[in-house]
Amino acid sequence: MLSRISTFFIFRFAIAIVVTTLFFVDFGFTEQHEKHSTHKADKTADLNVKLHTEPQKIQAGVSAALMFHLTDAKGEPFTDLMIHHDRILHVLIVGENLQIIGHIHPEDFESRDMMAELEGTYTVHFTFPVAGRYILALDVMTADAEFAKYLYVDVEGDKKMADISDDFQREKVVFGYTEEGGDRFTKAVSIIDGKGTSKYHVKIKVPEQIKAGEMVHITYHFSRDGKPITDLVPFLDAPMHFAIVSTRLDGILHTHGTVPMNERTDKMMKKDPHAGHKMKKPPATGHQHQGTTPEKFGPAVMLMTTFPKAGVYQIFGQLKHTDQILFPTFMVKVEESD
Ligand SMILES: [Cu+2]
Repeated sequence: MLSRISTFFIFRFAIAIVVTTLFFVDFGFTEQHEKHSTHKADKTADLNVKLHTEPQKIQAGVSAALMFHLTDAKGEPFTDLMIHHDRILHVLIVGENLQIIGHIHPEDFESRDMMAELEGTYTVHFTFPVAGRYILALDVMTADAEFAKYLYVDVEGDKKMADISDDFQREKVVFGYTEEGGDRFTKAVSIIDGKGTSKYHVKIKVPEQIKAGEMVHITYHFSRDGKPITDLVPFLDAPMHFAIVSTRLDGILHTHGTVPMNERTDKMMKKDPHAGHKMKKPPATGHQHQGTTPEKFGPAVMLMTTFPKAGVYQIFGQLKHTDQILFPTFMVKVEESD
């Protein structure tokens, strides 16, 4: 049976592609990840990822297949992945101008290839909207550890990416996009083109000065037509997802927000004394997954994070209200630590 599977696999890939080993480095923001590997020696170095794409030269505006081949230190396929945040593997995609975001998973596509996954290859499909460089974050989890890797993809085409631009507003109109069902949204979103299907008002509270290496709390506040939104719902098993990237494009952090404690208990006490029973249990491991996500929450969501170096960072958010997926995105400046 196994050899049949590999023959099938090899055949499929023989007609596929020249292997491009893309620039590939251990992710910069590793502090929190290392904490996880307490059961065994640090396994983070043991995940290798090769990306094959089809077509090999990706064109802007044309759907491309991205095939990630995961192997361990011995070169064996990496197959013991666990579902975390409702998905087997998470791919975040950010354009180098920090204005384009995508968040996709193998499960988001009907063409999901389980046979290839048995051999350690996971596929997602993405239409890069414009030419230029993109940074991709890959996040997976096993029973022992979490792994985060990043790599780059260069996209060709006539339509070039707009230049990076500073925007330090703390209050914005943010567009919502209708989800594709089952917490899926597989398209690229431009945070500046205003092509969404609904409008929200988002404010953030952020310390006046942020220093590299220090824990920062950023609170998001969501409203619509002047009314606070109190029925935000979990998206992929978290109140909010974040992709944090600096203008240096030297790493990408996929992390998650929390519902502030006071708001959570208020809701449980006042509205539904049994709300606690409906909360999802947190997974056994975990930084980025700490706490529980109430079934409904808002208007506040909090991000706790540490920026590794001084610089300008874009903080892409993603969360859900009814069937709308919002991408509230804010830029912060991080100062050198004393
Ligand atoms: Cu994800």
